[in-house]
This record gives sequence, C-alpha cells and structure tokens, in this order.
Amino acid sequence: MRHPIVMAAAALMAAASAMPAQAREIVVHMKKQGAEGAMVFEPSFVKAAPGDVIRFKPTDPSHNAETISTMLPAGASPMKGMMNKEAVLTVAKPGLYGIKCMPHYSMGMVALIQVGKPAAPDIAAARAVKLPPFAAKRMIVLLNKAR
Ligand SMILES: [Cu+2]
Repeated sequence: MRHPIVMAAAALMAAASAMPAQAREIVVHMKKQGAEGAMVFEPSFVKAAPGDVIRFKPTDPSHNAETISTMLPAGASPMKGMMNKEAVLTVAKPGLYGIKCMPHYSMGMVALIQVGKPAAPDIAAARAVKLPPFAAKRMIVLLNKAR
C-alpha cells in the first residue's frame, strides 16, 4: 500500500491541475472622447480568457455597456449595464462578445471582447451581423483584430 502522505499529495496536485488559471480583471473605460474618436470604449478590443471579468467603468457620464444579443457566444448570458454605472461582465464562454453603449450605438460606440481563440466560423458569423452603419464601421476594424 502507498504511503498516505504521498497519496494526499497526489490528490492535491490532481485538484490543482483541474482548476482554471487565476481569472483576470480587465478595465474598459466608457468615454466621450478617446484616441479612436468620440463616444468610445477604451480599449475597444479586448483579448480575455474564459472566466475573466470585464469591468466597464463610467469614466465619462451618459454611457452604459450591454451585450449585443446577435453577437454573443452560444450559451453566454447577456448583460445590460445601467446608465452611469459600472457594468461587470464575466466571460464564461469562449467566443466573440459584441458590446454596445445604447445611447451612442448609432454613433458607433461598440467594443469587441475575444475570449479564447475564436473559430473561423464564429468570426464569419460575427461579420455577418447587421449593425447600424457607424457601429458596423468600427466593428469591422475590431473583428479584423480577432484571431
Ligand atoms: Cu456611450
């Protein structure tokens, strides 16, 4: 019979390897004016890992952050932040999460969260999603960064 301490150590190591890596917190600012123009999320493109937490901060007033229902990984929970409040999105599922600010959606205030490594069909599906013209223009630039 193996020594009980050795067995306990082996069990601990097995448990540790089954746990996900430490989740990160990523801050995205909601701004009236940023490096990419007026009404922006900054950064507007985020690479995250499953389980990471994205915090959308009301750095400037009159914004919110919410998921774009047509640009969300299968099985991912939608999120709708309140105006002028921090919105928190835990990205549990891998894939592409489209984010919009409702008041400035038509002005192109969108962001893209890439979680894990997106599959080519997922990128193609996101490209096919219809958005308001200014939002579509910015989203295409963000989708070009997804890989
Ligand atoms: Cu806004």
